[in-house]
Amino acid sequence: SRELTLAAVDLGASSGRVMTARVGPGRLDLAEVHRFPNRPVRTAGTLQWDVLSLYAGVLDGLRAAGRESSGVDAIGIDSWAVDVGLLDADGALLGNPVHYRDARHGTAVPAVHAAVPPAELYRVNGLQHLPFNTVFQLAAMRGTARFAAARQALLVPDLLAYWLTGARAAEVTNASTTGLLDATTRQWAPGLLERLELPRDLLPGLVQPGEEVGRLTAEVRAETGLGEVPVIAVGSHDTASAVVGVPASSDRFAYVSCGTWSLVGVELDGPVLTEAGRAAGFTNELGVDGTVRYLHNVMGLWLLQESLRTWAASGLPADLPDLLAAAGRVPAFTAVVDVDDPRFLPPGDVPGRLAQACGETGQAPPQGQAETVRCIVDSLALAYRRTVRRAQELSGRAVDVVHLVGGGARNALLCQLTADACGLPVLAGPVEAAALGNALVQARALGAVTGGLGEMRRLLRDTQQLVEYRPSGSAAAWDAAEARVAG
Ligand code: ADP
Ligand code: LRH
Repeated sequence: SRELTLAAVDLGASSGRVMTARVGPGRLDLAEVHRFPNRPVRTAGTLQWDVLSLYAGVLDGLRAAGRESSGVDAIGIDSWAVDVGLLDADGALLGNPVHYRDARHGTAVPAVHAAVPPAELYRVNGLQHLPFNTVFQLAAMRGTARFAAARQALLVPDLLAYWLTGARAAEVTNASTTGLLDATTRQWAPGLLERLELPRDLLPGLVQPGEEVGRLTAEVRAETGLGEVPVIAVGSHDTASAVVGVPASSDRFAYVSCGTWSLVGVELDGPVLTEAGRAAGFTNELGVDGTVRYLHNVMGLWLLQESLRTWAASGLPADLPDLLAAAGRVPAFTAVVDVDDPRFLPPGDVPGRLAQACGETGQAPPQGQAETVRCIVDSLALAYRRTVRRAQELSGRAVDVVHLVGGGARNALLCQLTADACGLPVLAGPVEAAALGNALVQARALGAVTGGLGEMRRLLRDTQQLVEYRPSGSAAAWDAAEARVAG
């Protein structure tokens, strides 16, 4: 097999990046070519993604990738899940994709649950109930002029791939986050579409990671200076790519895919569609190579991001490394909250909401920025502890290590507290697990790596730098903290 240069486009809720990976036998080098902020915009009360600006960032990145590597062999795209662009009969985009943090999606929950009761919905789609799952978004849009004009809904990575190639498809890992895919058959669920009165052809045909979606159009070739490069379907859900990028050495691992969200769970061979799993908020999202990502969405570093934004807006210091250093000097467990409380979902004054949640559970609210950051980091570690335990109980999969990947792997305080809370070693890194997982699936499709997830992960272990955190401290302190969260 030969060495290839692959462009991995990875769009997170906080930033987009285009990376290049050189991949061949025993080799996996990742370089960041272009990074751009992802700033949602509110107009007339609706929070939206600025998808044209993101696409422009992708084109800039691809142009730079081609220049720096004298061409690329393939392109893969992954992004956050659930959100869609609607296309009209001419294939034109009908407005910007609405942001999953827009409050309107949740208004359709009662109507969807009236048509398909929640327990039944879960038995088919296996998804954690989140008010912004695509199924609720589409139901909330029904009755609008935009929805009446819509002929097809494309998830964000599929929309970008459509603009790059002219080909429309729904990549299956991300399709599994819509709520309209059957978690057992891994096909669209025609019965759900019918009962929810959604047009059958609203969703395009499915493609699997590793399949070619199409080749760059003449327009894109002219804009980027690239040739007829194929766009390969990868785990286009960023979390699916991040889980490919977990450098595990056996199947006895849990992961925390730690960015804007923290996705905490295990990798399984098939779905677990139990009522207990539904009650605990566990999801069965589909992974690469027929796997299931059995996980729970923990509110994640969003709490830090949004606190920093609130502080910066009022002229307070907002340098994350400085604040984390200060938080490391604050005593543990001054206050802890349930980070999954829905009050933290919408943009706004997160420090104020944390103080309110502490008050409601009989705790003194954090005083100042360092205590607030400490409260967030302690509370996240506590949520990881709870979730890693539940994932094992509910799935029967025992774990002896926690892999923490994504931007959060840079947060040493969080990594150490996660090891302490879980009572397990934490292996932190890679930070860019999603881009690596994206590139590896492309590399395999083109023959530069062979084998399954195990072989790809061996290459990750051999080439990427990881940091190990050993558990310390007492489990009793975490048990007591857990009791305080419950109030
Ligand atoms: P997403 O893909 O959702 O946009 P990332 O995986 O890029 O998220 O992670 C972004 C997060 O990484 C930030 O919110 C921040 O909490 C964390 N992070 C980034 N750099 C650092 C750093 N130097 N120290 C600690 N945490 C960091
Ligand atoms: C993480 C993520 C997560 C989804 C959320 C909408 O970026 O894709 O897996 O639940 O965004």
